[in-house]
Amino acid sequence: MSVKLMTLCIVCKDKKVLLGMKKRGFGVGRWNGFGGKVQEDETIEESLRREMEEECGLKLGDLEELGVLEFEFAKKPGDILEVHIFKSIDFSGEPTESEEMKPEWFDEDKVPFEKMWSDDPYWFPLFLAGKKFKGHFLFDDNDQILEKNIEVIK
Ligand code: 8OG
Repeated sequence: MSVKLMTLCIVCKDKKVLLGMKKRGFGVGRWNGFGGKVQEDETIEESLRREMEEECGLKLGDLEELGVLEFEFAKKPGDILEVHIFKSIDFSGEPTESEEMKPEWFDEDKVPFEKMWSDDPYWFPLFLAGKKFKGHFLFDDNDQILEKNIEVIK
């Protein structure tokens, strides 16, 4: 069994969320928040701040962690991606396209779930409602959900 720590940040402003179209690598062709793998020499928050600047040029201020989700793929049982999900309302700079992501603001009620990871419709509404949550998703080889478990925590 192995656990890879990852980050994901959704920036929120004026009832809109900032998403990026992933231009390469894991999750290419999908809209998502910003983030990536936590390196050995950094904390989860340091990693997120670095990824945010690299991927869309924003500097993050205060952060609120709302969720932790585990993702597992049937072809590699026991290999867990542990994604820490943050909300940011305190940031500076203008979202700028990078080699990895093309940023765009979406109205909170027009989040493009049809072009996002298939788990997102299950937790994004909790996120938008400011709830804290944790969960586990198991995916098949086509990134479709085989098992899911999500709960709101106090
Ligand atoms: O470094 P890299 O771009 O590979 O990081 C992957 C990003 O995708 C990271 O921010 C975590 C995020 N991510 C997953 N799985 C899922 C998922 O199922 N849904 C969403 N919304 N994001 C995910 O790794």
